Amino acid sequence: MGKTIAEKIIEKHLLAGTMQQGQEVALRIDQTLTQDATGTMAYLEFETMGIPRVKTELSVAYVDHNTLQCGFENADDHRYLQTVAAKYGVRFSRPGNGICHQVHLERFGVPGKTLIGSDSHTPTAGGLGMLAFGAGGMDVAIAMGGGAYYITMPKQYKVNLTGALRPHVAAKDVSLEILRRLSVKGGVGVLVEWGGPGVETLTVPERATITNMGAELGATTSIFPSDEQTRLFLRNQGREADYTPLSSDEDAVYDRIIDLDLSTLEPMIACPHSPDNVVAVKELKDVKVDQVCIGSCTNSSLRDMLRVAAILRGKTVAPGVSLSISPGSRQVLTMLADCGALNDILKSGARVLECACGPCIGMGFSPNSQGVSLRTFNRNFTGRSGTKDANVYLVSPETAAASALTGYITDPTTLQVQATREVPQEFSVDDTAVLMPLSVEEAKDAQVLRGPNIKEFPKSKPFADELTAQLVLKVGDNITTDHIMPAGAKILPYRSNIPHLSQFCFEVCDKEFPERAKAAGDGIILGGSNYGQGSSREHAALVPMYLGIRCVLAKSFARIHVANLINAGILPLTLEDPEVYDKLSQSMTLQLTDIKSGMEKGSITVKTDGLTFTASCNLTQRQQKILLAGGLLNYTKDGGI
Ligand code: MIC
Ligand code: SF4
Repeated sequence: MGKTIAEKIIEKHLLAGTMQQGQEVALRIDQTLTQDATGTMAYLEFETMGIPRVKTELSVAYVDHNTLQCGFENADDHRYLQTVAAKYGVRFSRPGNGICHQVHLERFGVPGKTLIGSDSHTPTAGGLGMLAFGAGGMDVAIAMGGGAYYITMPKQYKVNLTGALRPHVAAKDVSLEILRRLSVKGGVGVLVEWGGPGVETLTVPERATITNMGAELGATTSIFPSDEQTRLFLRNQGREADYTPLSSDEDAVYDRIIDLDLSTLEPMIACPHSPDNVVAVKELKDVKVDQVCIGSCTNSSLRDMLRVAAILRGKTVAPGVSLSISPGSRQVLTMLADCGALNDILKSGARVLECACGPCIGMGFSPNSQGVSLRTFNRNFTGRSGTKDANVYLVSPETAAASALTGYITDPTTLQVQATREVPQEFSVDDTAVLMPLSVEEAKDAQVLRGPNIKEFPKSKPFADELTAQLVLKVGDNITTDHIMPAGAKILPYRSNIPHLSQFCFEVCDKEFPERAKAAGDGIILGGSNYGQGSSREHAALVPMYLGIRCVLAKSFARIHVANLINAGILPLTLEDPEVYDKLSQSMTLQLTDIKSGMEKGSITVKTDGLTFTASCNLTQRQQKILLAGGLLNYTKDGGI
């Protein structure tokens, strides 16, 4: 039987397990990346492992999220990251050098290699034919130490692309169309391979937009073949030696084939407050726009920026609109300057921000009250922009630029703009903002500099055979990690200070939660389906653990979050009978019995006033041991691998 692209890569990296759907496989990881908002915790965890140098082929620490320095906190964390990276053999991409996924694609991604990153959009590198996963910081720390990364062998879907995109229709519209069809849960437990004759019409940055937004489907990861377009991209980056062709076999087997004719697509838009709330742009043409933001790891490549510059050229942004542009990397920005496109952008009245995540994670540029913000980003969850009552829409760079000019949501195909600047063949390569680590000899005496904002890692408790705990919070479906542990300019600087962070846990849903959870001692959270979707932030597990949460009961979970819960020593239980959800209410006391044998047989009995039910836990033996030890760090310290 033929193999898919993922199967070919997994086979070469398989350390344990069999490549059978639903089975756990352990993978050797070639490369890791971290960003600063999750990286500080990941390196603190790495340090506790006592390993003198990372064991991967390449590890890079990026600073791109917490770049607003409104006090000492972020600056201290940058200094910590720079010094810890230098000591342990990790390259350090300086603040301002760009967004981790964009820079990694340009400078480090290699087809056929494995990558994990402490950021949910790490599958962006799938645009280059890498097998890349978003993971919690602890999993990245283990991989840096040479340990395996575990995934459950997913189902595989193939999206069969035919035709070619029409002018002003973009790769982003492909992502939005797939989200419209499959929803934010449609990719859970699925690996998406993009193939078919339409693939060769898409450049690597366009492919990367598509693999980036696979995260919004909840997919395990997404991948494109490595072909002539890949070779061209790597050659332009001066890295042709990194090229290897990669494709699936003709007779490879998929669980589902989805056909998509690129030539039939039109500009699409995701409405508030979910990336799958998608309609055609033309349906919203009378909606007035207050703000437009262009950038993020989804849409900040040179190709995207050149399209935007071509649309803006010689025109002025509508008076009621504030337009921001954040190029994805210093390479993109310098090339925009060299070819004059930056001038077109500046003269239109746009505000050019630094090469970083910026508004995407609420690091500045929040919209006005009840403002309509059009963003080329990947997430529009309530409050993520920093303005709770804002209405955020997700669009392509073309739709964003067109709407900035008219002041209303505008379908770019209705514009009379022909101009597109060709993407140059030679890229300006300058890696001076990526600092190389110290040599083994120099590293021995090197100091790691820590600021006072770095607080002790919270301690989790091992499981006994019984647990009596209060149901301290009941929430609905599709709870995101932005609900559990919000981000934004005010809170993000405290990612290495769990006690401080804990005051904001579930702030969007219930401000009283932290106090109530602390007062209850041991606590349980009840969630709906797709609990924990979105970010890879392990803080969405570590903070509840710090507040006493021992177990989350839900109808279903998102992949990275469930791994983070287990790593933090929190038991994830899936309701076998969804009707039980309606019978449970906040402040009930729940009793979990025979936990150990329940874990082994995959089902735990829960009792509460007049109600007994079972909840399933599909845990591997390794995961059972991690939970019984009280989390991955305890397990690793006890000698577990
Ligand atoms: C996000 O887009 O939500 C983030 C911020 O990049 C997160 C990581 C984090 O919370 O630090 C992600 O996607 O994993
Ligand atoms: Fe940064 Fe936004 Fe991408 Fe997350 S989604 S890595 S915050 S640009």
